[in-house]
Amino acid sequence: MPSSLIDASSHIVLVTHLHPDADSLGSACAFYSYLLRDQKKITLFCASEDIDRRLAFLPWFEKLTHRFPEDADCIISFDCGSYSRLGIEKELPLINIDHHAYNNGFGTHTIIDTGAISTTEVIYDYFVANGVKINGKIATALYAGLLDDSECFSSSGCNAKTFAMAQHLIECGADHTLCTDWLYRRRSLASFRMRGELFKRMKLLSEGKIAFFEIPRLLFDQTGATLSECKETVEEALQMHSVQAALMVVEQPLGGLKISLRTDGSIDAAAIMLPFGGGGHRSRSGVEYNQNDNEIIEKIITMMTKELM
Ligand SMILES: [Mn+2]
Repeated sequence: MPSSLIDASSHIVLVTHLHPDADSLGSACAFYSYLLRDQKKITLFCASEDIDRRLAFLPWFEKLTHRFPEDADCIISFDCGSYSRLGIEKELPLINIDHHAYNNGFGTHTIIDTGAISTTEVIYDYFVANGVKINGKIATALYAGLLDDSECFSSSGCNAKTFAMAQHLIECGADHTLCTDWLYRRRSLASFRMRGELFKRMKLLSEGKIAFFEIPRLLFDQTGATLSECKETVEEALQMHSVQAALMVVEQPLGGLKISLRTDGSIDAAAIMLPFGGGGHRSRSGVEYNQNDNEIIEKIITMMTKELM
């Protein structure tokens, strides 16, 4: 049982995935609060150093470190579908807590619920089942993941349980205004400049079902926008009535491509990326290549077109 591993460990490292989102980091922060009660040594760790500043409102954010502690004897990973998403290589017992449909079951213990809308829902269920008292800090961290992974309660995966969990977390002290303000009302001027450029360049393919964005490096220099700011615009393209999928291809700083796919759920984004070495969810997936390979982009578009017929 994961709980006996937790009990037996003396220094637990909570690991988010590379470039963490509100779900991965919110999950880790909620668990940090929970484990503090056991008076154990706990480290909140992320391998990537460029953390989205919009996550700085999460409780314990200031505790986040990028140095893996040497005396650690247990790892818990949050929202990671595969070991490579952790960005580390350690021979330690590992509890894998996740909700990705394509989680490959790495680690010595798993708590995976592919039906959960967020990893914070998996943790919420674990806390409720184990009678853990949810304080305000835990509630806000869990709510942030729920809010973001449900796309502000707008995704097709939202159900009665989503709203029941939201209600309970608010009752426990989750700060809804804090979460929405930090996650959705702090867009930079650069992101709006990038947005303008991207919509100018967007191509509609496959009878308008696919919105296609090719982003040259130059645009990042011109606008000052970040990659995650580009993704917001790509997601926005799904609001067009005809668009069912949005594909973004970004030229990488050292060469190579980063490909991201967003869908409205009518086709499976993760299944499309799987043959190309990528992964993710039904509504979002991605893959990275070290080389510029336009054939791959063509193949992905052909596959999407076929699926959308
Ligand atoms: Mn997630």
